Amino acid sequence: MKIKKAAIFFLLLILVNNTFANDGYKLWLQYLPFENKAVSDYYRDYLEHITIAGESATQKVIQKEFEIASEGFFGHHIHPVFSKTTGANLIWVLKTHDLPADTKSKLGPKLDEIKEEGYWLKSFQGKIIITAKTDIGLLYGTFAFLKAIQTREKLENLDLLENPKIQKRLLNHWDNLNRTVERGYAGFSIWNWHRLPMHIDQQYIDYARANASIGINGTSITNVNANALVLTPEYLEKSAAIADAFRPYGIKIYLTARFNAPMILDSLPTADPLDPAVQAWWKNKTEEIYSYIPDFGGFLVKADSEGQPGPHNYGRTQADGANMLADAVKPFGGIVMWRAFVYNEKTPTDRIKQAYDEFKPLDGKFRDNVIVQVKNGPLDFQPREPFHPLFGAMPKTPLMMEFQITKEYLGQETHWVNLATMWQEVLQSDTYAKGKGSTVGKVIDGSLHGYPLTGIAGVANTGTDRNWTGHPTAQADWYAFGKLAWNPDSNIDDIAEDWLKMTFTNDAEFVKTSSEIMLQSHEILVNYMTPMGLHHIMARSHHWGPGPWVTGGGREDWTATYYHKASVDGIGFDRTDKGSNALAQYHPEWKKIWGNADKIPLEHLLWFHRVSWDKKLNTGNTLWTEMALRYQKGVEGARWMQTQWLGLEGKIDEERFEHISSFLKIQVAEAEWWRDSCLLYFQQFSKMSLPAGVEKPKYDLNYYVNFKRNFVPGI
Ligand code: GCW
Repeated sequence: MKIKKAAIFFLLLILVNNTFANDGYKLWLQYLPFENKAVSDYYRDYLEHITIAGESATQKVIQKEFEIASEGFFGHHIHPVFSKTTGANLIWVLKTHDLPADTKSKLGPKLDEIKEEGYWLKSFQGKIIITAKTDIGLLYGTFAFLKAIQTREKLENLDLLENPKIQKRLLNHWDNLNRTVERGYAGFSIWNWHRLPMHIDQQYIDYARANASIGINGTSITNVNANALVLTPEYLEKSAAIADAFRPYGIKIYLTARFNAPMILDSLPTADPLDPAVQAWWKNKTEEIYSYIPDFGGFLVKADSEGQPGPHNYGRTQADGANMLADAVKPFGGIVMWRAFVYNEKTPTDRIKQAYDEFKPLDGKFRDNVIVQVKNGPLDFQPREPFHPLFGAMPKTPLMMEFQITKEYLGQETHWVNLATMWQEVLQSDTYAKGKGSTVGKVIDGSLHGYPLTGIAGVANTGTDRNWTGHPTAQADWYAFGKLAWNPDSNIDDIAEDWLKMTFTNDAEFVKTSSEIMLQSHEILVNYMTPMGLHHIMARSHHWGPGPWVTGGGREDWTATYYHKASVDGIGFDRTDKGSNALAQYHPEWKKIWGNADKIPLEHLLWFHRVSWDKKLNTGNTLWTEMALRYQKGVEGARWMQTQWLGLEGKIDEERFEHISSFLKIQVAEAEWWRDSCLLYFQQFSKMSLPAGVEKPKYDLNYYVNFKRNFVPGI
């Protein structure tokens, strides 16, 4: 009878899991019910009695997280009992100095390997010890332990000692004070400024939990196209309220500083960084900020870029600007993240060369609390770019990585593309700065040049959509960003699998099929959008959909024709020494690999070379045929993703299954749109017919050129 009851209970749980609505709000912290009694009993033994010694705000958060998890795993049937002493409890969450002396001595010197934010999960004499030097380490360890349960790891041999490899692991929000989000595709900003500071929305807490669960320890909450108002008392009070809410989760607040704020807010005649009055203004302002937010992280600055004010306005360098702010935050332990995304339409040089030209001569000229934030590639978050040459060029200046988690150029909210694949490609690229093996990952984790300050930022993809990110699978990019920020060498296959298990189900077939989709999705997207090194061929302004015909207007460097240069003679941007010579910004090893149009890997061909349409490639095809086949392959890839996904029906809740299914319809349709419009456009120049196997476009070029949509999100 008892067995029968239990069986019915678990049957019900499975039904709940698979059939009831799940809007995805819980992200990867679903803590879904266990699939059967045996699994439930196994973990239950551990989770029933837990030792937490302290009472700090963070330790309370830890306790709460165990409660949330238990409720998810067991429903209302089991409540963990917490005690301060160890007794017979099977889980101990204890700082190293709180461990019983005999345990400590048995654990031995390995305990000393745990650093500031690190933790050690150790199965020891039948118990699980979660230990760390700090409260935040304990919180990270707790999340790692709950992840082990969510992914159904056996606990008997648990032995996981982790320290983050990068110090500053931040999200950057491009959120405006009116709650629109620049390049945001998931609704409005989650920061409800109007209700702050008195109302702390539950979503802020869940945001902090999600970030802490993946080790993110900072967030810059305002757009880099900055509004000086964020520095006024009215807004500082609001930011302080957010900072208070985030503190127990180990997340610091950073703000974006508009460079001419002294002029806007206090009518100073100049914002010249060498002017003593301007310097004094920033010093006072910084003091004021710290009076609201005592652990304020520092400033993030976009200067001299896309119309933003900056030191150039006064004939000063980027170092002059950054150092002025660095001096202001220095006494408080703050840092300045100064973006390298500096370029100007009046500079005649190839746009992708400008940041290097600007920053390379300044290597070593920045204060020690400045870190220069560099986008992964030299242009702008395109579906595929070679790594940014600055990563190989600044041994004396700490550089941090800027990835874009929001998918401005990768299908926005409706395409499923696993960004970890692209990020890994960048992190593993070799700069050769100190010989073979000098990867970008080693540059940013500080190990190559011994940078005293290290960091990584991801432009957030969150918004007010119930599922936070628009596409349910875009949650995976947020998750993967955190994991790679913690350790740039993390295995992205494992990241994808863990995310799938925690977010949806441990069902083996579901995990296998979905992770295959994820791991191939990036190459598929590159094929249907920008194969063979094509770049910046998207629609103007909102950047949604294809626009290889975009030309003219105020800024040449914001057109497509500037980059692809298609004509009857050929296509591509010559960046060798016969062209812009951007190639020379990389280590000479790269000249051997990328410098020769006959040998360069085809994925970067048109980024570095201008070639004729009938050029024979090593695939045996002409350039035109290869391009057309790749576009076709991309479309077929999108259809393959759709078929694979549809085969998983019934494995997860219907709500998210249908959501993803409908987005895959959009993805397939948009893949066809990209293929058809780009091929028709380029065909005007190649004057060759489509090769066998490439489907005939649905409409004529005129249709695509004139296809307009109103109110595309993100601007
Ligand atoms: O990619 C471009 C975007 C801008 C953005 C800019 C930047 C915040 O189109 O919207 O501005 O990059 O990174 O500063």
